[in-house]
Amino acid sequence: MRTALVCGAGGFIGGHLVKRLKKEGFWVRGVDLKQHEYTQLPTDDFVIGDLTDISVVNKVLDQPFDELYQLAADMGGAGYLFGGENDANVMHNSGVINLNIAKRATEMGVKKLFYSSSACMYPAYNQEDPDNPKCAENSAYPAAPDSEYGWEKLFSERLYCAFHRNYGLNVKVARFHNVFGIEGTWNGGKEKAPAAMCRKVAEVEDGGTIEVWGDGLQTRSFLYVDECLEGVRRLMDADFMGPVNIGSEEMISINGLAQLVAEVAGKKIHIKNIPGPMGVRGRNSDNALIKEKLGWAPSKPLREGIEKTYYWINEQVKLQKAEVKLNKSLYNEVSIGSCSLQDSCR
Ligand code: GKE
Repeated sequence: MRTALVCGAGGFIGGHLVKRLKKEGFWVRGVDLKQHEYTQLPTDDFVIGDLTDISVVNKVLDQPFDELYQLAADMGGAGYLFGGENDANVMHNSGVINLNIAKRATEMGVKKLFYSSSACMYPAYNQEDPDNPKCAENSAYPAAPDSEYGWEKLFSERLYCAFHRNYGLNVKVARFHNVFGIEGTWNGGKEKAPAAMCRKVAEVEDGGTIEVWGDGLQTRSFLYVDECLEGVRRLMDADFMGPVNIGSEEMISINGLAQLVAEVAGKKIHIKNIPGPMGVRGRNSDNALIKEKLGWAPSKPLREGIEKTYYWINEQVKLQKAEVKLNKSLYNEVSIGSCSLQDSCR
């Protein structure tokens, strides 16, 4: 039986990956700081542990796994990554995790290692025109990512490639372009734009107003998680190590994304553009290389993924409202109860 270690299994993409690997017949160990928040994972073994701690890495990486998927990172959406206040933690935590894993995977003779880099490593100067961003793989240098998150991703790509050159570690590197879907972070400050728009639309009344950061004319492309994993699995089986973009080429403005979500929800909305962390002005995947090397590229329309994600987030919003209501009524019962007790004691 093929064995896999998924680092970051308690996260959004890691959780989906565990399910896919189990369906494919792998024996899977997952490791993360926490259990998955939204789903029961079918792992064969799940370790709660902090991968910045080398003793945890040594413990979970105790055999020459056939495949190791390195998805563990201190990450989030624009609100978490581009405000500046998390820069040190993002660089330190993700950097140490990658340093630990590259070394230990080499020592243990891991057969193949996948590293999830990000489109955030591309230079800011190529992403100033929202209608014409350049994100071809060979446009990475001179390096000038617009965030510390992007710099750490670029450093770690280079780290894994150096372990490949010097120690023969078989690495595969992909640059993800804003992956979204069900069972992902949708509130709390780390959510990315697709989840944030779905939540805001789910919470607003028909005809109401939602807030969108920036002028809303900044552009992105978004990739549904299933197609992301299709790309990852194909890359793992290919005779090509990357780095390669795994993203959609269907670019849309952020106001356009909000309107698309509203359409899916069957609501009319007004958009109020407000100041907020913005990131680059425009970003889109360039899929020429993935087509050439893997003979495949993501092709599903954005709307399809948004439909699935909106319905799931709408359910989460309803559940949350129901919980708040229940807590309130429990609180009332308890306080009424204690009140009458006090009264009767007088
Ligand atoms: N998260 C969020 N929440 N973004 C919003 C919101 C909101 O309520 N309103 C507008 N936006 C805008 C942001 O200002 C940004 O310009 C755009 O949506 C996309 O934000 P995002 O989805 O949070 O993150 P980015 O695409 O800028 O960056 C992400 O890139 C990925 C790779 O392409 C990063 O957050 C990484 O998680 C990831 O590697």
